Amino acid sequence: MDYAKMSTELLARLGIRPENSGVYAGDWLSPGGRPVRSINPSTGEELATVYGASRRVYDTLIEAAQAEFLRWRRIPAPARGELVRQLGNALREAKSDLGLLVSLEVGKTRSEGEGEVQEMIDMCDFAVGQSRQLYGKTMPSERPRHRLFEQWHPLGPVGVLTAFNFPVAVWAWNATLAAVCGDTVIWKPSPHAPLTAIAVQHILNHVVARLRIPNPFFLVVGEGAEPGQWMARDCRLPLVSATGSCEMGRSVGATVASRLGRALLELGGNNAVIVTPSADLDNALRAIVFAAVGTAGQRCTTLRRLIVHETLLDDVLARLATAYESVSIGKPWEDGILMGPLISADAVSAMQQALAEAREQGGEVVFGGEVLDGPGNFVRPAIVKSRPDMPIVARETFAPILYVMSYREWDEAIAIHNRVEQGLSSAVFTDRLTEAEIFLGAEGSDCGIANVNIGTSGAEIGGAFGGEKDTGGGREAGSDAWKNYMRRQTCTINFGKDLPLAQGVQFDLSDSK
Ligand code: UN1
Repeated sequence: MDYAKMSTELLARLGIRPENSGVYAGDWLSPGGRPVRSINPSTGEELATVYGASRRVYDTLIEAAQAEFLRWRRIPAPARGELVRQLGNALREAKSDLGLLVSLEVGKTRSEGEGEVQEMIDMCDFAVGQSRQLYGKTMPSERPRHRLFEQWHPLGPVGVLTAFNFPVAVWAWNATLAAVCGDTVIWKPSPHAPLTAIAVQHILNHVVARLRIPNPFFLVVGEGAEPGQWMARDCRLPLVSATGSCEMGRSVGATVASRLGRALLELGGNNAVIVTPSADLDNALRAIVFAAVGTAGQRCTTLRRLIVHETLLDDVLARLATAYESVSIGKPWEDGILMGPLISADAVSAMQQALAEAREQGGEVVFGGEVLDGPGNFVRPAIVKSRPDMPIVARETFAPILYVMSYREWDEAIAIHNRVEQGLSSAVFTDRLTEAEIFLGAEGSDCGIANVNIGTSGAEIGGAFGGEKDTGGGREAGSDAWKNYMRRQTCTINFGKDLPLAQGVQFDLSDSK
């Protein structure tokens, strides 16, 4: 089927028109703001236009989210989970269409687009279970006939800012948990990916209408930084969760902190793999190529630095070049394609700029890096033989550039690994127990994610996702990340006849002289 027909029919099935309101607050509002054009990065063609919110409409939306919060928090958590369960079912039905839209709008392969929808479905399943497990602890009180315990309450309307590279999955990490926790959620998607957000909002609206319950999900599209900045400054939002660059996170984090709000930050990575002499090289190479080239190097978990034992360096470089040669680049929704385009012409320029700097700093581009003929923002992934002290190696460029460097001693490998400012994901390939354990130990990887014999990207949702240092410190998705979306309350009940004080303090009015 030709592209034009395929995309027109897809958009119609998902409820997207040529011109769309990007503001949903119980109804699609007349947005009043600037247009955001959704461009297919593989063709340069416009898919549709979405109108963002003016400040006045934004305020209306936040007021609606506050009012809806008062209703939503009264619904029992397992009943809130029922909405998320049905959302998971609706996403199962929409998986193919929504995955294809992800592919058209941000350039992921079909498989990765569908994988992203699967990640949403997994989050729904996880959050449904969580809705019956918002556990608080009970502690033994030191005082007789006292009960000491903690409980968790809904927080309020929560802002969620997402990036283009996981346009729907990262929303689901936050929104499914926030919803079962009793919060309302205001989603501000990337201006590169407003259509996937609108498609998800339509799916949500259908599920909510069927259940006849309040709708905790709100949407605000906007061009540029503005709606995100409004949210960061907005005291009506007790929590703002933001995914994107370290630069964006510094700004959002500082703004939210200045009003003593909470920020949940998932920012840049500069992820490394160490390949040791005992590694299974076949597995290591497969993992490296997926982690470095998958999603065209545009995951925050993308492998950017490869630290190889010096005895293996030449062999690894040669085998990587052969593997890179066989990576099919093209329209990512077509069969057999492994790598799509970069998101924008700016991203292509940033990649070229980084490669020029790498060369100036003594790096050798041993494979790829070329810009491919348009239309579309296609490049060939690059392998750069590098030294760890090259300044460019410390920078995250959101493109498929793999800096490869060597080490001699194990301690040196760890030092190279930890010398960058970002701290998201990391891995070692080794068959030696001591190396694996040291890597995962307190003196090993300083990242939020540390793997043995698998790559840096493609984490499951069951674990908490996020990183340390300039990655921002937030944790989303699995484990106990739900606690971010609630407020903790510590409670003491005295069911005795006396009033003993803690720490043995005496304060007896009858002793007062
Ligand atoms: C991101 O790039 O922002 O671990 C998220 C992974 C995916 C999530 C990446 N599950 O690569």
